[in-house]
Amino acid sequence: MRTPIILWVVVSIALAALYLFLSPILAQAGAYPTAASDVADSQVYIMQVFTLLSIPVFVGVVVFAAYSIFAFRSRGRPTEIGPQVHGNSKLLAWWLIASFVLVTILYVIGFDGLAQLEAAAPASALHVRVTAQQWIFNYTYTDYNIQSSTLYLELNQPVEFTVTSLDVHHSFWIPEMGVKADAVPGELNTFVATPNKLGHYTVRCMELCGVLHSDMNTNVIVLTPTDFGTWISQQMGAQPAGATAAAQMPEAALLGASGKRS
Ligand SMILES: [Cu+2]
Repeated sequence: MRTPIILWVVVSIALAALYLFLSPILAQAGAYPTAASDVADSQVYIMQVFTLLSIPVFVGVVVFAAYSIFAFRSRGRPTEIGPQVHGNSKLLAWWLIASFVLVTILYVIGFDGLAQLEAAAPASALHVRVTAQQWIFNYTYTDYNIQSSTLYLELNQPVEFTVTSLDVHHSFWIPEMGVKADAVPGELNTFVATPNKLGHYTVRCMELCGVLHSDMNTNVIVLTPTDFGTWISQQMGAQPAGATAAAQMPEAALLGASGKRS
């Protein structure tokens, strides 16, 4: 029994070391999807921890199976049925304890990431109301009373998104920022994220919402604080107060009769 255990430990450590060594190199080479917000960063971290912890589990299964096939193989044609084995309480207990510990660690890490997404917005947060309808997204900057069909965000500025829909169910998704929220008529879904990489990204609708669902994409542009300030002042000059319907729609009207907030 000693051989497979030594093999298991050695191969696990070697693979984990290889993963830790290769992961930053692959990330540099652009092998992983872009992570452009604090939420996306924490998802990458969670994926890395999950991958690391799954290495000994995977190696354990493969090594013990391969070792058994090799070490206990029958040479020539078997003449009788092998001995019947009925469980091993000690092994079972260790298996349960190890699984429990692993799952508890993963639960704590995953829950921490979720808590970050659902945390209350800091007082300095930019407020963006996302209003989905067939087949566009509109963005209302409620702090400035501005509306835009392109989502402009400021680098390293926390944003509280409030997502709703005017007609059918849609879903507001920015893959690169690791955020997604259902857009449901009569409900306001909120979450907080901080964009932390300059660039152009895409918002996609993630809920089948009609014939033009696949075209329901808009741009996300993350600007430096100076550029964002310039954009805001340009928009405030260009849009007289009360220019567009959805920007002016009071929250109560968006919530409809049910008035649910989730
Ligand atoms: Cu859609």
